[in-house]
Amino acid sequence: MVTTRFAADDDGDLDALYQDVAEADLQPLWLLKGLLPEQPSAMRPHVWRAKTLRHLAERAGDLVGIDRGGDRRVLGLAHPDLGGLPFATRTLWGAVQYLGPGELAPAHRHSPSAIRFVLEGSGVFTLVNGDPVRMEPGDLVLTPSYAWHEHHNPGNEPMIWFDGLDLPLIGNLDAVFFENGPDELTPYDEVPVSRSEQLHGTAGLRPLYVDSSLTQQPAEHRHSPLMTYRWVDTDRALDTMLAATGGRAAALRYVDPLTGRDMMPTLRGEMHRLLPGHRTPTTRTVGSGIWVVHRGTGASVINGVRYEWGAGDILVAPSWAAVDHEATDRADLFLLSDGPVIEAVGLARTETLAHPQTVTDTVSA
Ligand code: 1HN
Repeated sequence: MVTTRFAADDDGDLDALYQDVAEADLQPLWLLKGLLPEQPSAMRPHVWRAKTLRHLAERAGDLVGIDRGGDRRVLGLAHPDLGGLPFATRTLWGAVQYLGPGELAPAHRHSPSAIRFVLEGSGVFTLVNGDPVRMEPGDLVLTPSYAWHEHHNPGNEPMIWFDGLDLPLIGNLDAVFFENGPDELTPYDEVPVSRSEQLHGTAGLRPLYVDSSLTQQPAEHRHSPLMTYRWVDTDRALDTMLAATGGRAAALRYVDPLTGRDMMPTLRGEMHRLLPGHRTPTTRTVGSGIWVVHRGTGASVINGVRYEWGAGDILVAPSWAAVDHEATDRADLFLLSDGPVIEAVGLARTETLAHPQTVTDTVSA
């Protein structure tokens, strides 16, 4: 048994102690609240609407050019529970980017990893380490850590895509590095299929004897060598799965074709398809996620709040939040999460709730 002695509240010695402790850049643990919550609960869910995102992105397109320095015309999702920081969650950056006809965003690279998920438009090319990747709605494009990337829109319609990065996580690790590329454009061919797809785009077939300078795979194998996952393939695979299982919902994870692991070390991507009227079981997962509605209408219940949604809406599901989805029309939901990080540090935990959530509030579309 440990014996302790307490000073009275009005003890002048105690006040002096706290003052001296603070002046010495120390904080007494016994006065700190919220350091160890019983479970993750520091953020609420949040939704950004497609209409607002598109309207503001278009206005930025009219008024703001793309110059060296800013480099990108991007509106970052700033979760209202993060005190003004431009982050969707404590680990994930989410944003919409607008690239008008004829515009280009110059080459740069950085230690944070990124994905693009195309929302609207057609015929943009993102060059990943010089490999031109054509972008169409529903396509997922990777720009892994330290990969050079630049965006070109040679067509005559604007494109809007969702940008997801691990920037807040890498920032908190104090591991952000950034480098500008040359001011001159990288010449490229408007090829329909990138070199990364030519080499790695057929499931189950692994190329042999390929010169390492031709692949997107560094010696230290940390991310997928495939720089894009095509909507035509994702769409077909989901339909085929639904037909094969006779189920009302199907989901796919975007993985490294060489290892079956997540596409990048910090970011997980998935596509979930729900048939009309289907409501998923309610689950909680450690780690935060951003849901981007690709197509369809429906609603998600997150911690008891029902968020109705349609194409282009973006929702944040905080860590350990209870989440279920229900489709009105057939719906396709893209998920970006920090799952691989949670798993790498041994904190993965998922729970399926026995009963549907009681809805306490509805946020209409
Ligand atoms: C970035 O490099 C891009 O290359 C988009 O398109 C959004 C947000 C934060 C930091 C870097 C891009 C970004 C970003």
